[in-house]
Amino acid sequence: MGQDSLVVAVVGATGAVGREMLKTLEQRNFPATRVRALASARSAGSVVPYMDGELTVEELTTDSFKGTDLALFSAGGSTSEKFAPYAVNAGCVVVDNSSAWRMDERCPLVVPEVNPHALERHKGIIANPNCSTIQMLVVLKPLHDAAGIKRVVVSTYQAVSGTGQKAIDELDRQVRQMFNMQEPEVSVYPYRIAFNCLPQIDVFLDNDYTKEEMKMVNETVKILEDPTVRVTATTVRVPVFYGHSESINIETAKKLTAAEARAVLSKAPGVVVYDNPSLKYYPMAIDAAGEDEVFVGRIREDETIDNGLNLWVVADNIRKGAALNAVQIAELLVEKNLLSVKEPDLFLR
Ligand code: NAP
Ligand code: 3JN
Repeated sequence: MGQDSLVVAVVGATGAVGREMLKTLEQRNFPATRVRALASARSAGSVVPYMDGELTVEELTTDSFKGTDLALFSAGGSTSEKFAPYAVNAGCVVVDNSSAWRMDERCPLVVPEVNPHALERHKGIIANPNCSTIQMLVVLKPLHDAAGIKRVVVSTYQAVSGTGQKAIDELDRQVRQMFNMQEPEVSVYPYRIAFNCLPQIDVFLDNDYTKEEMKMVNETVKILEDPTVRVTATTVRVPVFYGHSESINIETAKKLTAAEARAVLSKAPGVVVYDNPSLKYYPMAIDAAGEDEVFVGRIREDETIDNGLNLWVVADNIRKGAALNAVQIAELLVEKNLLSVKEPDLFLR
């Protein structure tokens, strides 16, 4: 491996996130000398668009990674759990989009604008956080640095694309069926998503929170490296195709006025402040879809406590929430010359 030869594999290349990864590598001129598309046996031999042409999809096997320097995984947790150790064993650095390795102490969990330093200690697998965590932390980190966040209360409004291509198709189909006076078919979600909101994302856990809610809690503490930050979340699926929105309430140690918060966020990397109530300026999912930045508006003081703020945060869940964040991590690995594996058998043991 050298910077003059950089072979990159996208695992899950036929999926909603994998396709966006290929698009992002292309748009950002990622310095790959070759890009490979991998997926399951189901789609081996099919093609996915890349640059001016297409890539033929190869079947993912434990032997897929010889001669590959970097793999961007987006094929679900069980696929990552099984195959990422083989990639590392072949000397290939993995950036994994699933939850499989996020809370593993050996794996840094990275948002480039928030904790790029964590990459320095990678051992072969770097985890990409959950989309809802990513957009929240891009905005909260600068406020945490400025005023010390003690508590976060977040409610999400998550687009169906977060569930993958089948859910995008399901919302589309249900809307058509309802406009044609037909009974909408329900298969991906437990209830109809068209013209509805579902206060359940992923499965319920023993504490009655959903897995998605606890991902936001646990990932935030790991990324901020600060167990004193308390987070409570309610995650809701809404009938939106692209773009997650979040209503975030924070309590800080030090007082931060709304104007001070706006000033801090205006200088923050990856953040766009779009906030002017008198002109009805606030970010919406339809504005964020297809964009790279995290948008924040409705910044106002919480009048029920001494040091509190309310914020409305929106981002494209497939780009910044998944594909773009992973590619930004990959860019940092190249820039910092971190594309090597010291203990190839670490995750196979
Ligand atoms: P999707 O549209 O359903 O695509 C799934 C992809 O995984 C397809 O390419 C599929 O290939 C591939 N795949 C499934 N099982 C496989 C296997 N056994 N071996 C190889 N490839 C396999 O889903 P998506 O929305 O792209 O999401 C994929 C994963 O990304 C999710 O499961 C999740 O872990 C992660 N994700 C993370 C975030 C985040 O918050 N950061 C957001 C969304 C998704 P076939 O065409 O062969 O079936
Ligand atoms: O639902 C969303 O909006 C985000 C979904 C993310 C997701 C979906 C299926 C499996 C994940 C994730 O990234 O946390 C996973 C997973 O890997 O556990």
